[in-house]
Amino acid sequence: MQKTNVFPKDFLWGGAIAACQTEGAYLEDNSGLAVSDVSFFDPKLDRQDLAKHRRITSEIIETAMADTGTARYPKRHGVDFYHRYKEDIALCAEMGFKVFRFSIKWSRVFPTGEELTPNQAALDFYDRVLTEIEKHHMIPLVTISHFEMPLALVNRYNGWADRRVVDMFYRYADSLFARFGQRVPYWISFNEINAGRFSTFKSTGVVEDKSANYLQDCYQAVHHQFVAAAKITKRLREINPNAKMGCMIARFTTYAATSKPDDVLQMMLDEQHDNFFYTDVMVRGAYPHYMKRFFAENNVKIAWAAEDEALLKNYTADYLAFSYYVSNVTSAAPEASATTEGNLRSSLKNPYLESSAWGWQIDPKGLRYTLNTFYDRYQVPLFIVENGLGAEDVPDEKGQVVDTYRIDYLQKHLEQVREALIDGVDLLGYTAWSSIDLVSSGTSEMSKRYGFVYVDQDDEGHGSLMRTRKASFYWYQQVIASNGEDLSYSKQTHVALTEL
Ligand code: BGP
Repeated sequence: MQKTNVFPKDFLWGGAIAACQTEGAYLEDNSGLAVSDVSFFDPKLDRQDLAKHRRITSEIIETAMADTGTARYPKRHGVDFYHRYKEDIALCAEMGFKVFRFSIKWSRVFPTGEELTPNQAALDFYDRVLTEIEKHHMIPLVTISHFEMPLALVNRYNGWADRRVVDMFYRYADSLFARFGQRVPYWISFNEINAGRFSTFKSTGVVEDKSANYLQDCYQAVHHQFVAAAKITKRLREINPNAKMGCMIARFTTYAATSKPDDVLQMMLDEQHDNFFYTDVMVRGAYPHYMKRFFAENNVKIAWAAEDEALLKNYTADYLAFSYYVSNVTSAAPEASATTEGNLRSSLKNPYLESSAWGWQIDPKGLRYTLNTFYDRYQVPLFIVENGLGAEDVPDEKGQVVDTYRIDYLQKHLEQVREALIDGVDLLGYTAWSSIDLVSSGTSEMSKRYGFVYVDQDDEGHGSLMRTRKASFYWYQQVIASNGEDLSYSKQTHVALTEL
């Protein structure tokens, strides 16, 4: 079938980063410590056994606080975006980005989370970042919380488990709206809010050994985030009724291991508990029926304040954003245990899919399935705000990175996006993860790279930090210039690189 171009004229092409994985300068201008500054790099750790990274204990936090260095804690130095943002944003503009997704580091603006007024130096920095984005005629998509809550709130309140954190977050978000509310058309309240269940510490700051009932605290923390998202949506609408507030999850597209009805039911439950619970609350505005049974059977009793029900109902998300990297497989068999890694969680192996070097299962068709599933269920605009391949890029003798494997990954996913658009899905845009190499969220490695731009830095933080355009840079430039019509990887793309 001859395909005509189906990407809407105003489709928002772009790329994404997060503050804690790029900025560095972790104490500069009176910034406070964030949960991300505790995230350590361990060269001995098995790449495909990431559970250890997710299990942050009080002892790990204490050790991190006593160490002021950055070597073991790469998110503290990032890729120096704090000082190189002009160059990095210019590179995005050169690729033709229409939108640039970045996050604001909460602990930079409110170093302990408890201050009554924001740190002006931090706001000034983000002001400069926004000015640079505007200078290049891009629009900003700002994530308010991307795994960067002040560590002080963990130590004092066990993170979001405590209701008081809702007000502190509100104060933080309100300070952003007051300063930037007229300049930012798209916001996301919480990055991958379902991470609260899978990578709890970095998402909600809840530490298992501080909890009497960990599962209870995990869900209570998520409930507080739902309420906080609703409250700030209310505030944003007062300040700028044209701005849009999105919710976001890490999409765990899940298949049944077999056609056995037990496995299919398990798939349904995983979909409900791990994905739809979050989007049902944030898009439909109420807790879904299936969670009542889950909570009852798992002894979870969520404390609701009088205002919560109305807040959730009245201030739902304007659009549904999600990250998509992999698909998962599930089974009801008690002996079936996860055999491969994935974004934030592990999964059974899918014999029909290939995996990245980190065990993440590559499934472009799952993206079309996901887009249709979400749109069927909610009929709100969707936004793919993360999609990309983590790979170990090795520069050749000329110092160039010819990352055809990344082009192949993105190309296949965009082909499925195109199919979904033909299916009739309403999709606002696509921000690839990531515009530039950055420190891995899951493992704090530098060698797990996602960017269109290579950054000369190794896992220990050594390197010139020089930025170099990869082959995928030129490919993506062509994709955007053709508004998604030309997804091919041609010799020409390659020549542009080698002639540099
Ligand atoms: C998502 C996060 C990102 C990003 C990405 C890739 O969960 O929102 O911050 O890093 O996953 O994950 P990783 O860096 O662990 O490969």
